[in-house]
Amino acid sequence: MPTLHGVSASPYVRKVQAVLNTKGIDYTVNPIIPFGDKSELLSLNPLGKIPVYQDSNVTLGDSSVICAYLEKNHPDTPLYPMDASKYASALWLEKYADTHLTPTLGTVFFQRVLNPNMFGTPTDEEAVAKVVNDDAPIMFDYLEAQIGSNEYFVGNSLSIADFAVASPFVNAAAGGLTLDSGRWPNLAAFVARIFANPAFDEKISL
Ligand SMILES: N[C@@H](CCC(=O)N[C@@H](CS)C(=O)NCC(=O)O)C(=O)O
Repeated sequence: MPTLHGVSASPYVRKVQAVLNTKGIDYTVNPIIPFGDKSELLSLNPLGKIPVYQDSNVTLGDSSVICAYLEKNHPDTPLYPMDASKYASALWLEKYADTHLTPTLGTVFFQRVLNPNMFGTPTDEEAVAKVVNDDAPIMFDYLEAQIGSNEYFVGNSLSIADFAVASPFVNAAAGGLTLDSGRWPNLAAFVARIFANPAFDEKISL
């Protein structure tokens, strides 16, 4: 059975879990955390990051690589559009979420959840305020415009873009940052919809 190394407190691990669950792939979890002694993780991924996915054929780091591999190996219940421009849009939104939204919302999670509860360091409320007041609203405006009144981000069907965008909102919520549904009604409704998807494991256990 495949093994997913990592904990679902990571938005990237959660994204992979959502894909595994959507496709009905059985797997076991090795709940490795990417802090402290990294020797086990570095033996699996030279970048020392979670998630890592392992089956009898591959050991893969990077959630996007893992999800693309899962799609190729399990094409039923597709999560990547067939149409070239929609496919590119899904990849773009996944990248935007992974490289921009997730690290930004992750600051709130690190400062408000991990720092006090795991690292024993105080929250930098100035860093949190910058995300809440300046950085995140720009991204929420963009995503609100992208989703419009559609149910999903691309082609009106569930895709990798949806899991990538929704995933960091779990961490943001754990850090006390939730979407103002008056200001971003479509994005807020979208996030609630993905949170309710049975394949999406929104739990955070530290
Ligand atoms: N691009 C990578 C990012 C993975 C990543 O940054 N994971 C974080 C946890 S959320 C990590 O392992 N950080 C440890 C580190 O950077 O040393 C992916 O999509 O998997």
